[in-house]
Amino acid sequence: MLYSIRMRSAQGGAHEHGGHHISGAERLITTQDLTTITEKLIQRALTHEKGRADFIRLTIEEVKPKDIITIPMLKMETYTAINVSDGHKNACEFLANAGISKIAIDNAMSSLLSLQENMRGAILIDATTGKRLDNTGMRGIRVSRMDFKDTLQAKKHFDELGYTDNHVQEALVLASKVLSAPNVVGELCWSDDPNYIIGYVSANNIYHRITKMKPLHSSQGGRVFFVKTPVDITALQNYLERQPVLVDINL
Ligand code: PML
Ligand code: MG
Ligand code: MG
Ligand code: MG
Repeated sequence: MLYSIRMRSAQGGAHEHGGHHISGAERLITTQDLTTITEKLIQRALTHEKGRADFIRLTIEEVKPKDIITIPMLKMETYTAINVSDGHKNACEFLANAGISKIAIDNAMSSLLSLQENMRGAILIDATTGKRLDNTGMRGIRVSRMDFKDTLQAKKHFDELGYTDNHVQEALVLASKVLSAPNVVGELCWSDDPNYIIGYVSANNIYHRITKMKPLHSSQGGRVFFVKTPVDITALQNYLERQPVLVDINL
């Protein structure tokens, strides 16, 4: 039996009451791991570089095995950027190579670069017209109910590659799920964590890790998903938020 565990934390009260987003996390884990992981997620919220959370919401729900689907992990390629503008330029090229229009890419970049506040979820943008498709405002669409199929194997794999930081591991799980959604053709992301400047573009089945996507100490970051229309937005949102997905690193 697996449990979905979701954590979101904020400072200055709950997100819905104007608190600033500190951090979030989502896992699909066995009953046995539940207490250890819960403790880790609470620690994360209390010791985050963005500050100590004064609001922490934990949601733990059983997931039925028959509802879970397994998907492959995106292949990772790293682009070593000389500076932030080189990182952004290459990000735009990776997205354009996936057939995403210039206006959509420009709108995505300027949306992330004009954020005054951290979002806990992502912005959905029409890959052709560049218009925003979701109506979640500053909340955004929060991708949830996903994890590695075999966490120990994944940890060993990434440790061997030197990717010990959990940003990249969690981002790979999320990006694999996001791109597996039928209408999603790309994602642009960099972290809102002030000390984490690496970001990525996922498109054409590849997770393009880009080593410089923002200046150090900036807390401006977020996610944009590019969506091919026509699309059933409710179904897409449901897939991203609710469909339990395990990511198999061997597929
Ligand atoms: C986040 O903090 O949610 C985004 C993390 C991006 C990780 C990029 C990478 O290291 O590959
Ligand atoms: Mg995160
Ligand atoms: Mg897709
Ligand atoms: Mg973050």
